[in-house]
Amino acid sequence: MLTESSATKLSAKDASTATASASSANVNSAELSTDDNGTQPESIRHIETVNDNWNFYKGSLSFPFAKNDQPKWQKVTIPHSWNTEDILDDEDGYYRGDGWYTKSLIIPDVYKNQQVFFLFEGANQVTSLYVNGQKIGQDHIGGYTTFAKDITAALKKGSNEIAIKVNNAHHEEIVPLSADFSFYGGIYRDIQLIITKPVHFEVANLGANPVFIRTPQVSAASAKIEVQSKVVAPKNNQFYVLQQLLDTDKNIVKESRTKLNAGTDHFAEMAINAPKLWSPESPYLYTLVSKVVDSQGQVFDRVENPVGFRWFHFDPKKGFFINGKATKLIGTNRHQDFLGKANAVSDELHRYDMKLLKEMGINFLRISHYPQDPAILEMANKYGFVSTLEIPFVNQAAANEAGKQNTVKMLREAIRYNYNHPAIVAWDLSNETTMKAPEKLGEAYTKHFQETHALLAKVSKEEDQTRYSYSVFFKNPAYQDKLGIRNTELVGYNKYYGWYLNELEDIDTNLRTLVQNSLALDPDKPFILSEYGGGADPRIRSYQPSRFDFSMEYQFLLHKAYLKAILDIPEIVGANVWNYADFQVEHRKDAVPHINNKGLVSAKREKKDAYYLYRAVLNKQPFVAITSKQWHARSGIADSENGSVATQPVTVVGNFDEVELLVNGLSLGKKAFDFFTATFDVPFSQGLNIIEAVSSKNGQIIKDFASIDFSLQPKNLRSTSNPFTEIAINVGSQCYFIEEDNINYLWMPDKAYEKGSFGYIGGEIIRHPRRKTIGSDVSVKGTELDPVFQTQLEGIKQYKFDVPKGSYELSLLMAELKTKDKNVMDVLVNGKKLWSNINLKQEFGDNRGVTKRFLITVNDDKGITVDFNAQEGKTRLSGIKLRKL
Ligand code: GCB
Ligand code: CA
Repeated sequence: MLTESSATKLSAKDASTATASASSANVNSAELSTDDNGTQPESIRHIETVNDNWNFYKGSLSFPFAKNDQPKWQKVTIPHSWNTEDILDDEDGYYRGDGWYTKSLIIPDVYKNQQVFFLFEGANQVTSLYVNGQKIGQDHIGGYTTFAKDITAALKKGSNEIAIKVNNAHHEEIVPLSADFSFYGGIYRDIQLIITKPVHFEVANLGANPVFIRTPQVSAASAKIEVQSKVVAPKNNQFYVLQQLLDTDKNIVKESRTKLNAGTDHFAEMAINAPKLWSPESPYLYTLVSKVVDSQGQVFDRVENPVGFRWFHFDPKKGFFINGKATKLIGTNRHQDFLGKANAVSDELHRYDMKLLKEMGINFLRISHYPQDPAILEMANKYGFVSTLEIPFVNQAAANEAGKQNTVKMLREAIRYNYNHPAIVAWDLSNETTMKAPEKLGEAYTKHFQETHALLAKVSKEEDQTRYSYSVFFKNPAYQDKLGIRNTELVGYNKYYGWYLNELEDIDTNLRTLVQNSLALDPDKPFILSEYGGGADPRIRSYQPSRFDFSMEYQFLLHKAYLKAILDIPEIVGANVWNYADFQVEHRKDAVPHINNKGLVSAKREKKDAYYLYRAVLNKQPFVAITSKQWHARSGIADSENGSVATQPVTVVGNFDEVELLVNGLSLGKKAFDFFTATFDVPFSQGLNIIEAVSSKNGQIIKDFASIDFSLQPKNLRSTSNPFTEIAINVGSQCYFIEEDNINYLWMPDKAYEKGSFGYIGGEIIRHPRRKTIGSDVSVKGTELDPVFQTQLEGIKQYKFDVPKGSYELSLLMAELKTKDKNVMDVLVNGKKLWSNINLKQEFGDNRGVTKRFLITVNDDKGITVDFNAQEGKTRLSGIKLRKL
């Protein structure tokens, strides 16, 4: 709720800088006067959320509801989405259709002849509002922009019946038609009830914002502020608009009061000397309080907006400048969902995300791929994140003229609603719109597509000339050039070198070539690396990281390579990691099905190793971190027969010069940081290993700890000093896999058989047909151990364990993933058939994980040999586990 402080006083200084027409006496008396109800006005405009106790029904209903229709209503709280579960289950698709929300609402009596509005911060994607059976205006189209509806005329005394239909079905005329995120349905952001007097700043206009603040001239010496406001006023009275600029301590720095001419926009201008500037380092915010007052100074309406004085420009060669200072822009992209909650997350979560980003040290945020919650913008202003804000024109253009107009309207709404955020420097009009290649969709589409791009670029300038227009591509610059869609002032490129294509080693060269190609076409268009990144599943770890293995270690190396290159190439004026957090994509089939795990934090916001790297590089506060400290339960094979340690690397990041590492109190020496990282070989012993990283500079000492429970596997499985108990192997993979439901149970990377130990004989690692990376991109049914099943040895001959006599439990994990031929095999243990005629596809189905457990005994010194014999096609194995009983 916005509150009006009655204690606000104009100091002598304030009064002297106030515009001539403003009278300080009037202001104060208005604020201390009583309102229509005779009570002290706390807030002039009444705003409250209407989130609680809604009845919800997933499905279609006719309206008015039929008397004998008895749908099963469920009680829900907004933010709400009906797709929290079905985007994560094994079944393809998720519910996309109607959802209904109803509630009875008594509107508080605040003013005489009050005007009442519903403001929807966001509902996906078509919203129809009914009050007491009456439809309010037209449906709102678009799932990410804010809109308000005037419900005054439909209200009655006492209880009012509110019904809202939201529909998230695929709609050819509404973007996004397709994208790499989920189109969760529901009222997933707050609903606000806004009550004003008959005279008020507009509420239910396009973009739901009545005040537009511009700062046409800013320097260290002075700044001008220009305010355009839209007021609804009855004709008979004379009103004034009072604009007051407040500093952070809420002192009035400047004010202006001018007459309101009903029916036209109201303009005000003010100038101040020595403005405190807004910048990433020091995001100083003023507040503009806009009031409608009468000649006596009585306040009728009041709204607040942030004001940041800054001047900025992008130079294609030299980069971004804010307030004259060259500033390399580095940050992330962000989606708005959370694991298991779809997009229905609280303001607290939005702010928490921004806090983690602030800690990480970013100064740049790409609000992708759609406008986001007001809480995000509030914090972008407060934290000094230079931001770009995008509309959901992704992958492909909406069909036909109506679709084009819908897209344009989204842009207007997005710009108007977010107009006053000093954080925003550019409007991002599109993302990868050639994903559905226009040349394949025909000439008519191509023309429509080009026109859509051109129109958006034009409209962005109609709406706002104070910011850059921006669009984001993914194919080579020449391709967009040929299509004629490089028509914005800034261009962004999404490039996944070292992930979808090419190797880590070539990132720097590839980026330089890309930037050159873009600048060769348009030397005046600054280049932003709008996306780059790679996936990491916090359950996957590797000491031999490779592209597309989803290990935390590979993601770390990838970001290290990018960061170096980005910092080194001046023409990359800004860069945004894809993505701040893992996000849910129903159709994605990565290591965690339905999750795009390119986040620096997980979908539950656990920090990944790469997060700490950014923290060390970007945030200048002293910092040291053991990057893998979240990996508490580890395992490894002893360095030598009867040896008591296994040596494994541990990486530390920090922004001092050097770091010392200690294990259980014993120093491993000091190492100098090389590009903020240092890697130590750590001898882990059975049990608890306390790792301590100590870094110091100029007498300041900083530390980080990791507590690691280590299970030492014997090098010789017949070892008596460290007898074999149990081992699980992620066959066909170089990665460890941490099983979560089994609380930190660890699967070890696979290896070829060595005498005395374990390992495979024969077979080939399955690889992605196009990328040639390890494993298959299949969402494996019936299991959560996808990464174990996704990696396999095909054509495997044997698996051997040189274990001593005894009884054992042997588990075999298998799956046929996208196989074409018929495959039938037998499994034998020590020559005896254990499982015959296995046709996985026929018996269990395609892409399904199968785990079978067998009890076996070993009566001699030959250990265990598992034979895989193909009867038809090929043998295969995904995982193997052996436990001594
Ligand atoms: C992109 C898209 C983004 C995807 C990302 C990815 O280029 O803009 O929406 O999620 O790639 O992870 O593939
Ligand atoms: Ca495997």
